Amino acid sequence: MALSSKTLDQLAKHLHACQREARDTPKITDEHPEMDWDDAYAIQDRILAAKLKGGARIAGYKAGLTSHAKMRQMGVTDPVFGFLADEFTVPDGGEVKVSELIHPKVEPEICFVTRTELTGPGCSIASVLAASDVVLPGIEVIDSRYRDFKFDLKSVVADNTSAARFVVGGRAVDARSVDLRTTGIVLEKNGVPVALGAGAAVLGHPAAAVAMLVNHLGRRGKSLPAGSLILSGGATEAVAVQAGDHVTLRMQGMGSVSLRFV
Ligand code: OOG
Ligand code: MG
Repeated sequence: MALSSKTLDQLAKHLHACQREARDTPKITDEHPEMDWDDAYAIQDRILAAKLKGGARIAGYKAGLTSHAKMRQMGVTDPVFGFLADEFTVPDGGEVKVSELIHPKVEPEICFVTRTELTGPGCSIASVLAASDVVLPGIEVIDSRYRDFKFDLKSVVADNTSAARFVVGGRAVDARSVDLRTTGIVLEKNGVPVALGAGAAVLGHPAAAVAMLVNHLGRRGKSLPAGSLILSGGATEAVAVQAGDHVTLRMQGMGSVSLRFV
């Protein structure tokens, strides 16, 4: 760790306030270039602790920057991991208020629900599929707290990987009954397809993103509890949205899920 406990506290407080008040900020490594990976996850952990203290619950976990489309769009090369709080949940077909966000973007994601606990290191695609119950379509709404979505990997980890809202829905299917690599993905904005993909865009197989998350948790002495929801990461570039937009994700064999921005 390169930063003091006091600085970690301050940065967590700052980023959490930016999220709740929909305020942007320059990326935190501008002022703290020495910040390391442990510091970045320690800041994210402090934001989670503050939310839990305020009565929130963990609604799920997320992997991000798991497709080349996303890595290229954001100019980075490695996946990152974050948490989903219950306050981020939107019902299928529900509304997202843009006034509560800074500059939201949507991403199509294959989501997993596990049946048994997963532990790492050593977690593989096979272990993830063996431990999974269902997969289903989800739209993640990301909203980096950093000005103009400009960040480096450590800054985005500290900012809980831009997590803001998410919706899951459609038709959940047995995770072992489908070939998730060839699962087709169509993201529509206002009825027009704006991003197209397939599951293999996510690290060759979206279960690989879940395995990476589990191995990351394992390195930190944690595991992925049974019954967890995991967003495996945007399969395409993220698409900017504004008030009035209606977004639908169609996923092959799994129906569709949608939300509206007001
Ligand atoms: C970071 C979060 C990325 C994904 O699915 O790739 C993410 C960002 O791009 O702001 O959630
Ligand atoms: Mg995402």
